[in-house]
Amino acid sequence: MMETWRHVFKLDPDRELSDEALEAVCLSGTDAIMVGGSSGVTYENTVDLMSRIRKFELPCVLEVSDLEAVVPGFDLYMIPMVLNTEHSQWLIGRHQQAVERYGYMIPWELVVPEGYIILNPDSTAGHLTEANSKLDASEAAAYAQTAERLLSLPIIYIEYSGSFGDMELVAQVQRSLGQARLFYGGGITDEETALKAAKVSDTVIVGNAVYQDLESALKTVAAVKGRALA
Ligand code: 1GP
Repeated sequence: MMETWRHVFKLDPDRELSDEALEAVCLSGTDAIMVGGSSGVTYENTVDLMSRIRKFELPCVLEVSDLEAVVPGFDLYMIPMVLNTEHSQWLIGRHQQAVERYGYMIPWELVVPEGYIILNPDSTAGHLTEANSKLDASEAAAYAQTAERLLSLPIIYIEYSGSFGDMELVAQVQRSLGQARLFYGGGITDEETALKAAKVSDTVIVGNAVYQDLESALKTVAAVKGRALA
């Protein structure tokens, strides 16, 4: 399913979005909605957002950040594994605990791991995981290659959440990958930033802009897809 995604909106269950805005997002032509956030995600607000998105036909996936907020009924469950942290709980420790507790009920066929490279130290995820975000392009590319070749992760996610990243670095990571898909997220606010990110990644993720300037956020879809048609 995610092999064909070029553009994804990431919606945060902990933030308000009117029905009108949600409808515009879901009918925008984006390829999928990812539900997820780094704080304040609960079972209740996740169920609520999922059921509102389900009125529309596009794929709706959950990016799991809190075990308490894993809700049945999503199309896929994306599992972040943070590559550039020294705290192994964010790479595999919490995952191991989850499998020990809930392994018998995990629908493995719907589970997709994502190798995260967190490059904005000021983001919530950057603080939480204490990721080493001072990576140069070849160091980042080496993490990506290691995750693809040694761990067989199908997705590498370069996460600049809240700030627009270094597109040269992203391009170098993309060149280093074979089969894995490269997701890019962070600071995409308009057509221009969307187009730049689309040139160097397989899938572009737009989050904050939905809540800050919806009109501009909606234009990122055509910017990303236009290039795909070119
Ligand atoms: C966040 O990568 C996404 O997890 C998108 O980032 O919110 O900065 O668009 P923004």
